[in-house]
Amino acid sequence: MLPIITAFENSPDRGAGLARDMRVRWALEEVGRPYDVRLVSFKEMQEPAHLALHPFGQIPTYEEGDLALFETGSIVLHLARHHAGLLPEDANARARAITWMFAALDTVEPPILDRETTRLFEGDRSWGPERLRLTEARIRPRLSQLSAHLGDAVWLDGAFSAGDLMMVSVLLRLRHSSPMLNDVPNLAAYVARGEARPAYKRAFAAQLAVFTGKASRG
Ligand SMILES: N[C@@H](CCC(=O)N[C@@H](CS)C(=O)NCC(=O)O)C(=O)O
Repeated sequence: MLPIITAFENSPDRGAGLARDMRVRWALEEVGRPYDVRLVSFKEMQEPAHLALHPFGQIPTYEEGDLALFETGSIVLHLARHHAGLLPEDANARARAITWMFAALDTVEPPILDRETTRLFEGDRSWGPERLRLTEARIRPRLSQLSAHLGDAVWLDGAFSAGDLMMVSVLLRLRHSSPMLNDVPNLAAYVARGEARPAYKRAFAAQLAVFTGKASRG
């Protein structure tokens, strides 16, 4: 039986790759694991059946036999631990790749999400523009620190890993609505390398197909 993920029936970005099922789809594609998708409406996400899978009523979720997971970090780590392709064999390199996953989710993503919240929901408040500037002032040092670490390397720590998958996913959210990423050429190129991976392209096409009518409701 294939694992099942949940995704938005009606995503605000209409398949532009920002909804977080994209990370899970990408990981599944990287490890060559076919999957099914169950599309859920915003109403269904708050109903008991979905809340039993995801206590916060969000997507994505991941079901595999009698295991049900939520949180993209946990789902991607689960896939990476059980399939070849997303974590190095060497124990120390593996621990470092996992560290980059946490860095993406815990250090780089929060200020980017903060900016998104301000931009989308608080922009019309009197303090909206000032707050937007403050959030950007918190993102900029993270980008330059990450850029300094990456330097001329292709990926963050040796071969492509789940850490890169997460970091590219997080940076894509910023690029979608801000030119800030393009001010940091090695990071812009890093993100472009992620998007150029065949597994990323397959995942993106599958997510977009939900909105172009080419995917079934699941
Ligand atoms: N930390 C969670 C965040 C999940 C999340 O924010 N999902 C969004 C979609 S990208 C969602 O379901 N939003 C609708 C809502 O919160 O009601 C993860 O990484 O899985």
